[in-house]
Amino acid sequence: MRSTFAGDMSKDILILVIGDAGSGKSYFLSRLLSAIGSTEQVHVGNGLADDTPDIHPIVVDTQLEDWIKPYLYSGTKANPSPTRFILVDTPGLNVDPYNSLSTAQRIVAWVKKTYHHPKLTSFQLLIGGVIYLHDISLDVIPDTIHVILLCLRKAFPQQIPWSAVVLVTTKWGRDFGESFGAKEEKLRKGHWAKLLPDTDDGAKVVRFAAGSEDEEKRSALEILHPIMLRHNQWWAGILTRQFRFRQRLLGTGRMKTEEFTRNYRVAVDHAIRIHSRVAAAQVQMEEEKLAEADREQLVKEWKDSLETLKGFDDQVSFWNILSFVIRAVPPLVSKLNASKLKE
Ligand SMILES: Nc1nc2c(ncn2[C@@H]2O[C@H](COP(=O)(O)OP(=O)(O)O)[C@@H](O)[C@H]2O)c(=O)[nH]1
Ligand SMILES: [Mg+2]
Repeated sequence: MRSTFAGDMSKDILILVIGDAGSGKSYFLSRLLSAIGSTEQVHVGNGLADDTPDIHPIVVDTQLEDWIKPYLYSGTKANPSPTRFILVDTPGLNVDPYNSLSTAQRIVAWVKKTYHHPKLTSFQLLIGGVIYLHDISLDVIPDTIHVILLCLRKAFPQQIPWSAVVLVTTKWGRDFGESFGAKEEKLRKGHWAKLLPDTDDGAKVVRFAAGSEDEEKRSALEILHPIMLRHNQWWAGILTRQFRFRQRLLGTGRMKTEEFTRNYRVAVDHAIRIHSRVAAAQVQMEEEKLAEADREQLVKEWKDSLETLKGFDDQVSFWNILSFVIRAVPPLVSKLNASKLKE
């Protein structure tokens, strides 16, 4: 079954997979797709030429829940407006030897054309992350990645913090005592140093393990990890903002009836409490300290609480909110007038 790229694109999150021709982008993607249980096919080249001349978006079926299980926000479907992950296979960065930015510019143009940038809302996380692949068996190290990433960051401000960048070394299976480890260290200290600030907020360097198919699949998922964590954090932020908005609204007075307002408030407070438990559980999961049964229980409570909240949200119309705001204004005005009179 081939998923189509059409459909609701407003919630899409792109994961850009970039690298020189033959660095193993398509190979990595094919392993990643089978790791998440997708039946999508990617054409892997023979390494002699650039076998992905076009930008190739692959929609990840959100029905495949298992792969996002370790990420409580994405995996619980707690996310009230479901996101779609799109893995983007791209042409080699080195296809035009005279212009190291030509592929990056093509990617930028493609994203802007496809997603009508800059109509994006500030809520939208358009680019979930960038995965850069580098063939560690090569002797010549391209020094263009820094400018390429700067070009992408400039085109999509705030969408690509360094922490959303994963620098991956590939083809470790070819290490026959040549010590690729030393090469990797040289990269960290050299060309990649600028991308790796001392803090946790820098880009991550991860090896794409070579081995059995299962090992490679596991490794592919690990490479995605920093990007998924970022997605989780982003969702946590959005939910917090949404909860606060409701709290503010309900805290200032009555919405519909007294009883409705009271119950609505209880639902919001409950969701906020569970939300903070989810955040704590995410940390525990990172440290592998959360039992499966506890996870499932929490996910259930989390889903229930959001469902309840949605029930209240659905009963509130735009006019309710508007009339609420209008009612809130006159007392404010008289308060202002009163303080003016005092002066
Ligand atoms: N040993 C090894 N070979 C790889 C790896 N990744 C890709 N290849 C091979 O390298 C060649 C080019 O890979 P491909 O994924 O088409 O590169 P792309 O141009 O970046 O998409 C293919 O023959 C792959 O089988 C890897 O991690 N290890
Ligand atoms: Mg390819």
